[in-house]
Amino acid sequence: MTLRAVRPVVLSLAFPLLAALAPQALAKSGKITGKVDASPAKYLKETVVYVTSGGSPGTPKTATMNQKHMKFIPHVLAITVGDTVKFENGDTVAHNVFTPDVAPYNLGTFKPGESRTHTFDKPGAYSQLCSLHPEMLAFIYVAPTPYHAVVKPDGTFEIANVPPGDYQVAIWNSHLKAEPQSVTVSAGQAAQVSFSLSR
Ligand SMILES: [Cu+2]
Repeated sequence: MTLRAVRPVVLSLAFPLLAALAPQALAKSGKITGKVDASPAKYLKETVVYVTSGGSPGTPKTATMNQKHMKFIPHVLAITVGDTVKFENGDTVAHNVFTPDVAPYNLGTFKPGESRTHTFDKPGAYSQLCSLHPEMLAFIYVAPTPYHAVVKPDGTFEIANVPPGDYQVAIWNSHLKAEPQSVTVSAGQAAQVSFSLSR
């Protein structure tokens, strides 16, 4: 078949598809921004803000957590339920990854340059530990929706691409707590929400 013969078929298939996708692609989303303060402040960096339900689940993604200079990098990783994390060993010594939390796993011992993957099917907070180096600690927070953010060092956060609607916004911290809050997200607007974390 020549290209000339193929092209009309491709076009006639492509146009209805584009027409079907366009309303979603063009629908304006909003965002959720705000600020978190924590008492004591030393735990602020171990904070994730997330939408509890609603929106669309999205397609599963793969995030990366490295082990380098005897640390997990990043220290806090937020992902969506169904996502996979690739654990890399970027060090010159062997490492291990395990968690005792939610749905425990142990990925064994892996050498420099090797990696392991794990898919997270249950929401919640998973501490990341290394059986070879007890001082190593990180957190993976598996959020129930794709709308989540790790707070920045100054306590601000931004959750982008949230479809317009009413949501509950919850917060996770390694040691502290704050009540969830309601927000209304409007197209093209930033809904503001603030949290004060305490024991
Ligand atoms: Cu280690």
